[in-house]
Amino acid sequence: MNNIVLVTGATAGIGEATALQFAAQGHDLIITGRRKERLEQLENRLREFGVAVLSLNFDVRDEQAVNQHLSQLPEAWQAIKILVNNAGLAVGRGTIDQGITDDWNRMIDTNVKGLLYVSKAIIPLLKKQQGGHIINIGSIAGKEAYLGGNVYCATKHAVDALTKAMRIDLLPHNIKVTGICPGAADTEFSLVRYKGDEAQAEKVYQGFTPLYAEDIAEVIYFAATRPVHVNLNDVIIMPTAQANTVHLHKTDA
Ligand code: NDP
Ligand code: 8X3
Repeated sequence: MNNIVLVTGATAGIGEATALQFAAQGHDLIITGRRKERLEQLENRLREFGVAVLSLNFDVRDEQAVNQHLSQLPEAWQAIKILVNNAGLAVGRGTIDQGITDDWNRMIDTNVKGLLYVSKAIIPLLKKQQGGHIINIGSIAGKEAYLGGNVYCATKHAVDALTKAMRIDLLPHNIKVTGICPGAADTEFSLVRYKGDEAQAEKVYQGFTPLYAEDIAEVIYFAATRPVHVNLNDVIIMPTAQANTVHLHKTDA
């Protein structure tokens, strides 16, 4: 059966690959992000699979905008079955004493509060259908802290806690909740973290084969397509060359 799948942060990386993965299997997509042009480009690519697409251009940090867009969904788009809470970012990698409060706010507001605003708007639609699936994109940073990761790690630990809490709260409503926690994946993540410094971003993925967005999208799709009575609670997915946030086997090191 074809479902309606909502993917936040679909203009790049894991979100974009996830939208493409679901569209390739015939599912209809609601895609969101701040970059309108990217949304339009992706919408065209998704339509090539013959699926219906709705693009919503808003910032997940803006509670009013989230509610405006998600509470006014056209009737035909309200039967969302799967929500992929993917929009997120790291900004900076300094030690806590050198922290920049604006960077902290961006991460907390996006990764934690944004995920909450979107979930709050969509859960009533899932409840109405007596079932659904929320897939939260956490991180290995939500399992361990690492040098200079401080606030980003804290936000992803919060996502981990919210995944567990949602699973408990939504149990009576037949809503599955899954946490997908990747290690190093070569997306725009590091470019954003290092504020546009391409050389520094590229260095992150040198000397080993990282995950690619498609690797994670495949796992998200697998989690979303288990039988009704099966839920994957928590998936940690790493490059083979990575053991944890600290131990990366780099051949150029
Ligand atoms: P990208 O930078 O490639 O993509 C991030 C996406 O999030 C973009 O589509 C961006 O869209 C969206 N986004 C960011 N901020 C906002 C906002 N305020 N409002 C709406 N959308 C927003 O990174 P990834 O694909 O790697 O990241 C996706 C998720 O995966 C994040 O939650 C990240 O923390 C997590 N992750 C990434 C890992 C990695 O190594 N790459 C590993 C583990 C987890 P736009 O800018 O258009 O708004
Ligand atoms: C992204 C992976 O290890 O850079 O969440 O924090 S890591």
